[in-house]
Amino acid sequence: MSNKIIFSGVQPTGEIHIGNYLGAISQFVSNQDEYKSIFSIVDLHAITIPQNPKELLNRTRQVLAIFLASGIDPTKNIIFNQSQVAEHTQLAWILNCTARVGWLNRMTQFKDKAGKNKENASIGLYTYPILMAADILLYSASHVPVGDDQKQHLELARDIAHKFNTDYDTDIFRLPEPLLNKSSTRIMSLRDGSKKMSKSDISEYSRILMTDSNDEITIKIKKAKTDSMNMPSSSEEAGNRPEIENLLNIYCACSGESKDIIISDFSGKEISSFKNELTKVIISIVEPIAIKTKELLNDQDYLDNILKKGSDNARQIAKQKIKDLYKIIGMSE
Ligand code: AQP
Repeated sequence: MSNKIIFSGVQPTGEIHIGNYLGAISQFVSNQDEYKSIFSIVDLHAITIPQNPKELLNRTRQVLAIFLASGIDPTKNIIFNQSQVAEHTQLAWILNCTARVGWLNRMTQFKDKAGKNKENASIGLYTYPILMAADILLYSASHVPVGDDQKQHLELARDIAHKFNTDYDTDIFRLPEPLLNKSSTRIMSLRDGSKKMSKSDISEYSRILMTDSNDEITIKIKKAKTDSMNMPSSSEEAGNRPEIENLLNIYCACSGESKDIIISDFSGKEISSFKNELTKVIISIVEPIAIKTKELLNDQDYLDNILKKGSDNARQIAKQKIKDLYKIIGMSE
């Protein structure tokens, strides 16, 4: 295996949206020539909040279909569903014994996701970062693509790896580095410019799905919340108008053009004329992926075979790591 290894996970918690695509999947595609990549559809992470058992596996297949339709090559990379490689949970337990309670208590994502109802959140949601550390350390990943929200979890994975290596006087765990998204695109909800676009947002109009039809995209962009002024004439002005700023970011990420150029092209124009152009650039990205995804979803055997092969390959690497660890910990010779 090449020395530059990426591990990335996507949860099958809902339908993949353009935020997931621009912030993560498009980067996975562009990284696949430089790095050996391991992509996991992390269904064990998904159940930290309740999931519908009748939908979970189909959602996993749908994430896979979108990966493939976006250009991830299953012959170059390992793609698998996390629950099929039991070593993830095995390592997570070992790492539970290395991580400190104080470290987990500092994780801000748990506080955000558990909200006011902390006492009622699952223990899995609390220990989620430990399972994430196991995902990464199991494959000796050198790099992990992270957005702002995951930086703290990656730091924790490094702390756990370092403590384990020190405690057992070993170098078994490689310390992973963050791979920062080049455009650091964080796409916000179409209904609220201060909230990130999310699979689990109750409003369908908050997100563009990668399987939306052209008509659905047109309606969602038409309905996207904005203020009543015309388009901004400077980046400072755009920065003070979060919903417009978000639509500009989506335009830039989809078209590949710089924000300054887009701002000057639309300066002072009506928002509706910008929204018409934005709809076209979004469709240019989503339509081919949506068509391909639908085709792939018709061939369930093909998708299941990719997951099976991916799990077999991942398990081979993972098994060896657990075998080595058991010797270090004193559980086998
Ligand atoms: N709005 C976003 N903008 C840019 N990147 C995003 N990602 C998620 N939302 C945005 C990136 O997508 C990858 C997969 O995310 P995940 O499935 O692990 O879960 P998440 O980050 O919690 O994504 P969601 O869509 O918000 O799902 P739910 O609603 O289930 O929590 C990650 O690389 C993430 O950074």
